[in-house]
Amino acid sequence: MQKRVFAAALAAAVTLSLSPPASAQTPQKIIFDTDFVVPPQDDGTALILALKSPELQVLGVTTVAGNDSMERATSDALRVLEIVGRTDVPVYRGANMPLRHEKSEWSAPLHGKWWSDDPPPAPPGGFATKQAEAGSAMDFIIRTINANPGQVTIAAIGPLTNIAMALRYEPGLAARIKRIAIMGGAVASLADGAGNMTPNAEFNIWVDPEAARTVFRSGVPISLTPLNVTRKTKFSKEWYDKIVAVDTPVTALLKERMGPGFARDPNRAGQMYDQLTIGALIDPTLVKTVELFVDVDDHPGPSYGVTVGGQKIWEGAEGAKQMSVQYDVDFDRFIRLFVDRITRK
Ligand SMILES: [Ca+2]
Repeated sequence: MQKRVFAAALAAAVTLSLSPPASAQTPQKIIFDTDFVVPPQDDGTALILALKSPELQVLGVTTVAGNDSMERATSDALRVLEIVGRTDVPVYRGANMPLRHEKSEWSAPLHGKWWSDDPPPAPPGGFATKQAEAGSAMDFIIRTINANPGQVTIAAIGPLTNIAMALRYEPGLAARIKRIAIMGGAVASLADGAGNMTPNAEFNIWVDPEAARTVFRSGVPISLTPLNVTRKTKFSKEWYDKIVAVDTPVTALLKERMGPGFARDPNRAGQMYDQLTIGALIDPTLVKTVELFVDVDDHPGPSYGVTVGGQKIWEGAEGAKQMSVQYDVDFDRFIRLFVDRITRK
């Protein structure tokens, strides 16, 4: 009897060890929410990374104003999906402006044409034949989450306007979202925590602080990729050379868009922002995280759009939620994964 139980247990163990890991069996369903611009802008290569990774299933792309206008995000995303050969992925137009933030004399000359209503420029190869779907990004997010309760992660790598609007619109939506992976913020209580838009504010959060505060306080589990960790990444010519050594439609696009820059200055290097958020979804062991309460200052003034993180709740941050904040990355492993996936046929 005992022997038979042992044999059965052994058989079960063998079966288990022969099974592929869960991630290989069932890809994570994600909605890709983005202030997209064609590569080398980070959302561009982040989308390609997601599409080329079997661990992820991109259910749809939702666009938002941020790095440029929402219309440019939409037009560029449609074109990149054609280049990658993934016209099956639907694209939905999202918010054209942040919830409250308006263009100012200060913001206009700085990075990010989130306020622009200019017609989008033609992407490489011309405008896509593929069209955006009817209906809004918010409707798509709500519909998709409701149809797959507890199963869908939102990769939110632009301002959080669409997500905040969906949360505000649909009762109970927060409880049905599996996780939101956010590129945004800078946490001054951790190393390398300065902002990149104002002294302490990071761009994505600064563009729509009211939306960010809503999302951060929603109670949805959040993984945050702040500037603290992206500052430990460096995309240099060494990695560019490895990518363009392979010939695919994607690498041809990257060569066209990044080649001239590296030819002018072979020592140039850029941070990887949104790509790291996607990388950490593919393989969470690439990053080190700490659980912090993180809140957003949405009061007009010198701290507008600043994210503040602490081990415990502090006065004024009552209602802030704890989230998983990335503060370090195994860059060598991450960049090898990135190059491997980007160069896949
Ligand atoms: Ca982005």
